[in-house]
Amino acid sequence: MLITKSKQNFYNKNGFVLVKNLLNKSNIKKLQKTILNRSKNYLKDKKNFRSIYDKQFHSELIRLKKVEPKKFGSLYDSIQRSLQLYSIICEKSLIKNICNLTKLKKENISFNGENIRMDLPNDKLHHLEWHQDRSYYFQNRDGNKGIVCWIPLIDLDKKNGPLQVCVASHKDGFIANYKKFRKNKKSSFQRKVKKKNTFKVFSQSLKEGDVLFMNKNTIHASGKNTSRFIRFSLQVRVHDLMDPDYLSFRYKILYNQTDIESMIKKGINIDDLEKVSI
Ligand SMILES: O=C(O)CCC(=O)C(=O)O
Ligand SMILES: [Fe+2]
Repeated sequence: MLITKSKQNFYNKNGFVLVKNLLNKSNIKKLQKTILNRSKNYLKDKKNFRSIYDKQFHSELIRLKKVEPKKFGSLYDSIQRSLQLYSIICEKSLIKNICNLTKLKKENISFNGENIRMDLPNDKLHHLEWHQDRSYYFQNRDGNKGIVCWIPLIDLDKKNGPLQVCVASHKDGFIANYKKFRKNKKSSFQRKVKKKNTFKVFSQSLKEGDVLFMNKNTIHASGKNTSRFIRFSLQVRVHDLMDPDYLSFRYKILYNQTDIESMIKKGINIDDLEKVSI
């Protein structure tokens, strides 16, 4: 499905665009299933939840986070590399829209920052303050190159705290003097920018299959999840691989420490394990 000219114009003018019903719903359902299946490994009561919308599924995960936060962290890490996540990112309709909006050819695209967020009700620690994704991603110096995709993995209404986007804030370009801070010693650094009072804020209910596209210079922040449900969402950042100043990178694998400790407890020999692999 090609993006319409009016959506392209809207994106250029406002630094974001919401494309409704773009992704294959059954593909989203499969990722929901991955999350449900993996979660069962962490929940004492091995129930068959009806779906990701099962209230009890949410309340049990919220309880896990509260009572055994390290186990919740292990669950969080474990779903990040699921194949199903990548099959959503590689959907033809998504790539076509990305190509249209960025003017990049599929073969010239790079991506990273693929991540499933699980935002708990009223969580302040992981709430991201106003920022530009350009300040976290250095693959392209120019934040107008590439794009950010924000994908709800369940239907979200205002109470679930969908993303807040400052309309047309990309026009001011990259704000290099952001404030680097962290909420506590264990959390990762945030890169906060000042939000002008004149910016209108877009924050709308989203449904499974919708995709919110954003310029890397667009200022945005987490919404406040005041519901009793976990807000599941997926993000991915797309870069221009043909940029002469593209900053190449490679990953180091950091194995989950809780998983390691749990295997040691079980008596599994993990002497062969390299704690950090290159
Ligand atoms: O989903 C959110 O709450 C914020 C995500 C975000 O802006 C990011 O990961 O850069
Ligand atoms: Fe962001």
